[in-house]
Amino acid sequence: MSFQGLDFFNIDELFTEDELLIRNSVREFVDNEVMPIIEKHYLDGTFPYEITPKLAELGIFGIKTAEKYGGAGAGYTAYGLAMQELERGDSGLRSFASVQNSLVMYPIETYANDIIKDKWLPKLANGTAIGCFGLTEPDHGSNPNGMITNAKKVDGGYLLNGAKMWITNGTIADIGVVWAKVDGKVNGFIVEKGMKGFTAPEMKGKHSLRASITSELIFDDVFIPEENRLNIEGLRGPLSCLTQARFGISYGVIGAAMQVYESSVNYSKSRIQFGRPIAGFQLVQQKLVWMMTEISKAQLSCYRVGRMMESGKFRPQHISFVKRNSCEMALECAHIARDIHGANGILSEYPIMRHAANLESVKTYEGTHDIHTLILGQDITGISAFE
Ligand code: TGC
Ligand code: FAD
Repeated sequence: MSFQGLDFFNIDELFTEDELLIRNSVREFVDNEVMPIIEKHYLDGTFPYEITPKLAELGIFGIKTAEKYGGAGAGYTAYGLAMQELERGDSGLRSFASVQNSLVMYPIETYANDIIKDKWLPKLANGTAIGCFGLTEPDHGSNPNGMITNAKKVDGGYLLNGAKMWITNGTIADIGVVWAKVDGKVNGFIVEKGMKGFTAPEMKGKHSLRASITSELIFDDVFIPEENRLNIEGLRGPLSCLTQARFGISYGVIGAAMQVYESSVNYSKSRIQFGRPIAGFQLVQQKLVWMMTEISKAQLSCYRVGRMMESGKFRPQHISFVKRNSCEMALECAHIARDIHGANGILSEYPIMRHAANLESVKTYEGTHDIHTLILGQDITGISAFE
């Protein structure tokens, strides 16, 4: 049976026809093309490359990018809804799309010169080039400002040295948007596959996001031409990209939550114990109501933030609110769904453990739950917990 959706407050009424068209075409694609293959990829620890041309055809890459570069020029809400449907399939797919859209195409479109824009944006939009985003280092995760990767000015460009870790798509990427310090200040560079001294080994042994490639990036005196430097200085460069991606995640995880919720409703209505469906037990109903309530609240808050972003009237703290709230909500939905499915909840026949394991990463990346708590704590009190 194809996905029915959860729309307690008739939020569909608030979306434009174009937004619903994008949402529904990605929804159908996920039902038909992703659901049949994703569990095997997850168990095998492989990324489903075979669907990337179809994702490009659907317009998933460059949803917000200008049409002259091959993008769709759509708004934030359309982007969020597409991420919701992809993550209903698997967080690995949404990760792939988040990185390509928000962490690679966004900084290139916003901060790169015309040579780099013309060279890379059309290829990234049609899926013939894949990008990655290198901010995190082995010893600097929540505190990227402490990074030790550095670039030294030389004739015609820069020499890049250092290492990044936990980089989505790193091994398969044609380019990386890599952040490094120049004279103590964070700068962004476009690093291209094949540049001498650049390697990107895959990280193995993950119990989460198994249908996604995660890599190290290693730079050993990599020469980066001047034209590959982004026109932005300071931590606000990478943080502005994260604002875009965190919004997509906030919508994305709602998709995962909707999927485990729907499975829980169906399962509880068909599973008979003590002579009746378990859906008839008050404790099970309470769990379903919790999920439905929290998903609906997350839908409303993401809808509002999307519209605020479209009108330019948002603050990064609004994004921290939805990233923090949606991720915790979705992870808790997955835990509850696992419980409702009993022993069956651990089988790959149901989309429960995969989402639960994926959401553990999603709660951590792009700013951990606690980092977003502290950003909001500072907003309330005016006192920074980081200084
Ligand atoms: P702080 O002093 O607060 O800020 C430094 C400068 O940045 C500005 N700023 C922002 N600018 C744009 N957007 C935002 N969201 C911004 N937040 C802050 C700020 O105004 C300031 O500007 P200026 O001009 O005055 O210099 O910086 P801090 O060093 O105290 O750090 C704050 C903190 C801890 C919140 C920040 O470092 C942080 O967010 N840490 C979390 C790190 C993180 O999110 N890493 C993500 C790595 S990428 C990833 O996980 C991809 S997963 C992809 C996938 O597979 O989907
Ligand atoms: P740490 O920063 O070491 O945090 C450990 C714990 O300490 C957390 O609970 C944290 O909340 C807490 N903590 C830290 N500082 C404070 C504080 N001041 N107050 C209170 N508590 C604190 N990064 C990229 O750059 N690009 C990518 O593409 C990318 N993809 C990823 C894919 C996956 C699958 C994963 C798991 C991670 C990815 N990351 C990526 C890295 C991710 O952004 C970091 O893991 C994240 O920012 C947290 O950093 P850390 O793991 O070093 O944890």
